Amino acid sequence: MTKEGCENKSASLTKEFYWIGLNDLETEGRWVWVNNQTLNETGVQFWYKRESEQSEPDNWKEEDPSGENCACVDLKISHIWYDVSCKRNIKFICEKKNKHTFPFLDDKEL
Ligand SMILES: [Ca+2]
Ligand SMILES: [Ca+2]
Repeated sequence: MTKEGCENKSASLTKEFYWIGLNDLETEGRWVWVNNQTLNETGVQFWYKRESEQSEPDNWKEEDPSGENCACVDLKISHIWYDVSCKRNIKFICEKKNKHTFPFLDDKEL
């Protein structure tokens, strides 16, 4: 798929989860972007926080015994991240033009 096609397609979608290119496959709890930057290096995090239960990333194992090692975003709630099983069939979010990191890092007001 071309970059333009990808952008047009995602623009027309109003819900669903998208991979954000972040995973802790190599070392549990050590989140790394697809460009090999660690989450600590990029600084900003938008994990979902729960009041009474464990916040994301919780590495939940009920759905997939190998745990949850890929991060996705729920565009309905906007900038909130969840860790989920990498086996889930989720679409990849597109990198935006002229951005060198990931869209949610650039778009968020810091
Ligand atoms: Ca994990
Ligand atoms: Ca989770």
